Amino acid sequence: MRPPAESIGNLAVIVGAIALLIFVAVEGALVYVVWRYRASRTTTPALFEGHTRLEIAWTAIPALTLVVVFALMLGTLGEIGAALEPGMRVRAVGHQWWWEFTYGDVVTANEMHIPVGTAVEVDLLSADVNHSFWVPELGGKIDMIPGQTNHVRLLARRAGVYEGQCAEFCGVEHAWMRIRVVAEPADEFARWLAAQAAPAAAAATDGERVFMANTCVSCHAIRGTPATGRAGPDLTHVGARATIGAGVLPQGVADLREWLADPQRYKPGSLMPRVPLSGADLDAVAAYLAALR
Ligand code: HEC
Ligand SMILES: [Cu+2]
Repeated sequence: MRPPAESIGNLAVIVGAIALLIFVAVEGALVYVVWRYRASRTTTPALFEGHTRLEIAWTAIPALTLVVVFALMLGTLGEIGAALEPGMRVRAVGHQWWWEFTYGDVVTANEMHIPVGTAVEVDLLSADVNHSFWVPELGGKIDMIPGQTNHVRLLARRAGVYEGQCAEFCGVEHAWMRIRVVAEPADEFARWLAAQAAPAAAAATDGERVFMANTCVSCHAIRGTPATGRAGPDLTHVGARATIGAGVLPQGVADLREWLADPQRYKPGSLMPRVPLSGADLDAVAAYLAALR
């Protein structure tokens, strides 16, 4: 199984080489003619009107070149579409400006995990405007369009973290709509999925109380608690993600507190409003969320 991104990369190299060849030939001819006839004093160039063979040649050569490129592209499309038998399915929904990932009943956000060596079929949807799902090292770039389900297949050959990005301008915070794909060995992936599937550990702390008493609950879900909002990312295991706000801040109590104190400072225009909380409440909620691992 060849990763789709590799096939696309190879095609880009071949098409690039063809383009380079044409560039060198045309520019070479131009430079040669300028140099060769540099001493010529003629002001009217020779005319080739009605020169049938010449006209056929300069129509046929570009047309044939495009046919070749088209055929190569069809081959690549077939390769990335059919050759990969998906072993797993994930649903990805683009939101302004974050990602929702669903594995069966498990909902998470912004950070997607996949097993190494397994082709993953991702069903792509949008909750609002057009987005585009693109993790260059793992697969093609496919639009997420409201009311339509598109698909992309990802394959990671090596374990590691692969960065992606929304590739369709979708509003003010488009640039802070990062995707983090963690590719890991199958057993680690299974452990991650099992951990994500578990409801949040019962906390009964001040932080949980503050969360439940504020508007947070109307936008965020924390499985195992009364919070079931869907307007923002699922926070059941938010502390296990490496970043906050689709990449805008690193994970951790201090950064969570920063984010909660004023999301608009880090993502101006973000759909999470600033919820006025006292300093003590901010400390408590940040500690509570960081512990949701
Ligand atoms: C009006 C809906 C709304 C309210 C109210 C709200 N949030 Fe959010 N929240 C969001 C949205 C939307 C995002 C995604 C922002 C982004 O990344 O652009 C978000 C992001 C977050 C994140 C980052 C999650 C991640 O994985 O990156 C945390 C943590 C968070 N909210 C906690 C809270 C807490 C705690 C409260 C209450 C004090 C709260 N939110 C109130 C909508 C809301
Ligand atoms: Cu987007």
